Amino acid sequence: MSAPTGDIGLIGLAVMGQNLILNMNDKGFNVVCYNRTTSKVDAFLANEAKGTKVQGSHSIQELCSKLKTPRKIILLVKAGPAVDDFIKQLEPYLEKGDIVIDGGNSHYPDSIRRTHELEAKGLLFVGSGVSGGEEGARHGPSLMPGGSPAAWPSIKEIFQKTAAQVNGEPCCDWVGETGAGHYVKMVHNGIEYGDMQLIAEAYDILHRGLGLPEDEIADIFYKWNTGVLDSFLIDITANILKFKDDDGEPLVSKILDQAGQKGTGKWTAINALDAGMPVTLIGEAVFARCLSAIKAERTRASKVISGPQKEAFRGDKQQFIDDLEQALYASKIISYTQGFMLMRETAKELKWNLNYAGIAQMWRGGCIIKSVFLGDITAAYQKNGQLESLLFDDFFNKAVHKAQPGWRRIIAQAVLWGIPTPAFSTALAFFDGYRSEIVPANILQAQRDYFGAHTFKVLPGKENPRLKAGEDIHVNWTGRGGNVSASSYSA
Ligand code: NBP
Repeated sequence: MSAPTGDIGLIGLAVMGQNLILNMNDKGFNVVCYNRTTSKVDAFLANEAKGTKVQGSHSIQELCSKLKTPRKIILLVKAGPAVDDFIKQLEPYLEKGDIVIDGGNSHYPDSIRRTHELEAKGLLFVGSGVSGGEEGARHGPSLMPGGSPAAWPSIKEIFQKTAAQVNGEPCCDWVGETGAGHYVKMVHNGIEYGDMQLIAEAYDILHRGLGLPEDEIADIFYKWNTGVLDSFLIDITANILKFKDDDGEPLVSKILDQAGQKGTGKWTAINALDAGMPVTLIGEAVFARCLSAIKAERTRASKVISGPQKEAFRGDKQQFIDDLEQALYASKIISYTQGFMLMRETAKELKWNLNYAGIAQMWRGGCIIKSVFLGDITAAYQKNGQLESLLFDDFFNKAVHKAQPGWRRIIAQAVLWGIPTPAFSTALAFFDGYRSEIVPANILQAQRDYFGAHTFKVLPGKENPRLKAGEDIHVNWTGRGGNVSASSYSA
């Protein structure tokens, strides 16, 4: 039998797998493919992969026998049990040091588990976020690999050459240990929800507020796309707004206003709640989709609940549009600030060494949230890898201060119009809370102690013999309760 020539194997010949194989082939790698329904292997070789170096296989054993060691096998199959099934099927044909890579949208706790399970058997595991859809997979995705660190030197060249490139830099680097790759991909998707919601709110303000038609809004977005908001999502939204149905009407005006979701935004919001981190913008973006989904109930409500009388806009229209650009920019800065806060907290808890500049660079190109803005975030973390908050970076600190007046004017006007801006507003509320040394949690603590004897601590500088520094204090607020503090019944 001739020596194996395959550089990498790939299982799963659906849209992502096929395109990633052709991309890796273009970059000079010899790929061996396999699929559960093996007729798809033959169809792929006879059509899309015709004339390439791609090799097929009709069994897991054949796939493994065609790969050079250490074997590297990417799974691009439906996330969930299918990944575990394939790992189980692969194990008998793998040797110490071989690498199983899951490129699907797996939830990061599964990747943590799989890393430990495979490492216990002498194998290596990589859970890699892959973003950019079909187009990205074919021409250069954003790749976010994490898992067994020992796997990285063996897959680095293939991954970095296959990924998107921005200014000569690959949008792929090692993310961190165990489930870090899929974790970062999950946060990426949450941020994507936030970016999309912010753009939808800007559209609503321009359309229902200023009364502008789709064509004009598209032109505003195209202009924004040459400035600080330059990004894939602004660009495609402008294209969407220009797109006409056969009768000449903008197609977007005929699309049912009920958003779907696959769950990765929800995972991020749940993770933020579990971690106790105020990632409010992604949360609002998920809830905005939930509100959109109850269309029938909203329709009934629209008949019986009225808002303010709509008044025509009398201000300076161009100034308003410039303010809106700044409001969108500032809200986006808050969203990414929150996303990076969440990653920092999780990294601390799970003892991951996350490379924040690398993460921003991985998102800089190839994926749905790619933008010029991510280049500025990369620079901020390159200057200071341990930056506590993006808002402490000089560039973003100045940017958010510059945007602040317009940001407030936009939200105030939207409130007067009765146009909901959950993402814009929560960003500003977070900003105002974050920059407040004193927040009204003193009232909450007093209420908790009043009704549940949950105790409170004294504010530094206000100590006295009854209120001692550092102590858990309970006060008998009514003169009726006892002096015993509570350790259960939490609120
Ligand atoms: P799908 O998610 O549609 O999965 C299709 C592949 O999974 C086929 O190879 C299919 O084999 C295999 N499969 C299924 Br379905 N159930 C299986 C089972 N029980 N056992 C073994 N194999 C099974 O493909 P995709 O859209 O290319 O996505 C692949 C992965 O990449 C997914 O995890 C997805 O979430 C992720 N992803 C997708 C995108 C995107 O834009 N589509 C972007 C980023 C990441 P068969 O041919 O025999 O049915």
